[in-house]
Amino acid sequence: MSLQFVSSLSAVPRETGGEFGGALLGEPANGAVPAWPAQRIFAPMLGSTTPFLYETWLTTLPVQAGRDEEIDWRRTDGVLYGVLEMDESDFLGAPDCSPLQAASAEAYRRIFRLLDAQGIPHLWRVWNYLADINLETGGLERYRQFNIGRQDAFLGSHRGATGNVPAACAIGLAGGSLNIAFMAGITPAVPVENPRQVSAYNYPTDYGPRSPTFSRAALVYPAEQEILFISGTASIVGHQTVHPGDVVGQCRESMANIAAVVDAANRRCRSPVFSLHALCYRVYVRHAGDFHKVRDTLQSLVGEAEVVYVQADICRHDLLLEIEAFASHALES
Ligand code: 3EB
Repeated sequence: MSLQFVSSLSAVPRETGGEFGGALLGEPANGAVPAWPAQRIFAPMLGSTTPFLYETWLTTLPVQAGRDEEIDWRRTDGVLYGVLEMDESDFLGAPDCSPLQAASAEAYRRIFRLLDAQGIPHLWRVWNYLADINLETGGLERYRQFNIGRQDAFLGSHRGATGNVPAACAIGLAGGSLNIAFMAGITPAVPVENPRQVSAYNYPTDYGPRSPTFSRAALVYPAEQEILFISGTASIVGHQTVHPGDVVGQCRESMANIAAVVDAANRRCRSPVFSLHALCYRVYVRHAGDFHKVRDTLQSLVGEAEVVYVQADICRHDLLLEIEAFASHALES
């Protein structure tokens, strides 16, 4: 059975039909901007033979396109993909909060308004990128400012901020706007947590005044298909960073976390079980010089699985890498 949604990697933008949305990864140079909604992730690729990589979601279903709430989107009957960039300087006058917090809250409010207007209410997966993620301004780290704005928007839009929340990543880039892409559906996601980790939405206030709003993974259901989205996963056990300063140890611990999340997802999934060797991975490495160690460690754990490596910052200063993944299976109709 052919899948209705598949992801494809290419060195040039695909425009052969069926493009739904995706990402452009690479240095902020001359990468062609595709016609479809593309999240521009300006982060150096590591170990890549091309300076850019286009990750494109393709669909066999009819697609509608639009731009509302300053969000570029495409949708089928049941699934919507959107991208928005927010300029923090538009929020300099926000009362009692940082421009980033205000921009983050506004970004999520726009996403929720679009999803309500389109009748596709369930946020499945969100990709968040922001500049200087570990920088402290006004006494609070920027990632923590982002978390306040994001949680405010979930609560203000009458969506809970615990339990039924999307899979996500939140990654630091060298510059650029607050940049958010998302996939949403007409059916709810099945959230999956990790028994080795405190749920991020229950983190204690040591990690910021408001907890991050994401689940460790989500099982989602386009028609006749099951996709497992595994959120950004790091070397955290309970709620604490483990193996500070040890990138190989962090890589192994992150994969132990992903293995635990895959086990938890496999207890709920409707298709044949997911396997670590058959996931597609994206790895964010804080220090480019750690790339070879990370690649060798990961290869020993997942073999020939497809892995894309980029240099980027992680949301805690003591984390040296973060790994996200997904896989897609056909369902028996
Ligand atoms: C962690 O487990 C690592 O704020 O959306 C991973 C995935 C992390 C998503 C987010 C943060 C986020 O807390 C950081």
